[in-house]
Amino acid sequence: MTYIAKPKLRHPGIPVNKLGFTHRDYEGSVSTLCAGCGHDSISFAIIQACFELNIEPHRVAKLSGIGCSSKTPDYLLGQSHGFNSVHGRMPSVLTGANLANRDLLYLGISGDGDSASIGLGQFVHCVRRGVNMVYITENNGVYGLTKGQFSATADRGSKSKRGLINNDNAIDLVAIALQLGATFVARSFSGDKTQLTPLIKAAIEHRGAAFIDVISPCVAFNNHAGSTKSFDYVREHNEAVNRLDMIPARAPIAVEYAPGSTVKVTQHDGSVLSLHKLAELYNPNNRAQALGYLQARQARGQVVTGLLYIDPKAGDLHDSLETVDTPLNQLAEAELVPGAAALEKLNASLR
Ligand SMILES: Cc1ncc(C[n+]2csc(CCOP(=O)(O)OP(=O)(O)O)c2C)c(N)n1
Ligand code: SF4
Ligand SMILES: [Mg+2]
Repeated sequence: MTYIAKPKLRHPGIPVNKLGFTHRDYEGSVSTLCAGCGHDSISFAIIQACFELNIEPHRVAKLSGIGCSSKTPDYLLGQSHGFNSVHGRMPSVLTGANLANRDLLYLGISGDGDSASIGLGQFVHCVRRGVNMVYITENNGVYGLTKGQFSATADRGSKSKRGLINNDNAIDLVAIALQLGATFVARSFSGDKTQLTPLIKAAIEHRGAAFIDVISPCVAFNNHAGSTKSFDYVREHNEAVNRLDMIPARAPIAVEYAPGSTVKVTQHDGSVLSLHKLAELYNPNNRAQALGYLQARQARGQVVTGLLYIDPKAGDLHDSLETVDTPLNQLAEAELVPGAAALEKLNASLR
């Protein structure tokens, strides 16, 4: 973490959003990551998405584990709540925080080591429970912070900077998220902010478990020929299935799209996702097809990006647990300890 604050100088003509906040109000401390690290581009896309959606920074809780990727919450949303947990343990902390206060926007930021290696057990349960969150993995195929060992998302046959070949099969977090019932699943590339920013905005507006795996090259340890997580490899093998525009519920829908090439998806809050179909046969509402498409393209060495699956009517963990609408951390003593008569009534209902 860095404690180098950014200077407070502000150009009088700097754009402000509807809340009167500038871009700077969504930034954090100065990044200490390597120059050119893909993770910094993802931070920028998150900042941009929150600025454009007019999100009040204090309504956001950003959580992470350990790793270069998990350091990034310090570089964005400096006025939001934050929790930097133990390596791989962010999902359970996020789940607990979400259950205690459903009113915040939960942003889980993790790495491929943090989520697919030590934290895999945590990741899968958080996703299968449908926790309402935006879960982003900054996927570089290595443990960047500990100097470039292969992570569990490194493709079989990919080569390390020192020439070692990875002989283990890769874990694909997108495939796992699809299988486990995540209701918004996307993959993107840190070098493509035009694709990534609207995806993050759409994930923020989605209610349910939203997962975005962002291929984010590690320029220090995994950006050479032979790596399948390098800038060059992803640019050459990227197959985008769609391009997304996110129109918030509050905004007038004034954009027009060529018929036949666009799918419109209305989310529970009335926001509209407009998907420009690039792969004509691709249907983002069919989980099984999404998984099949992903795996078929993977077998051909392609990296499929875009919004792969969405269930716009999804619910979340609070729905399945039937919790009260009031955040649990705001319930008063009288509601938490309703007395002997209420207990007797409850016991009677269970007999
Ligand atoms: C319990 C525990 N085990 C191991 C470590 C050492 N460690 C720190 S970061 C890390 C891997 C980080 O990789 P990733 O999540 O992919 O993040 P990146 O640095 O690549 O962004 C490891 C193994 C640790 N900090 N804590
Ligand atoms: S070591 Fe890799 S992941 Fe870590 S900051 Fe540097 S480029 Fe980014
Ligand atoms: Mg990593």
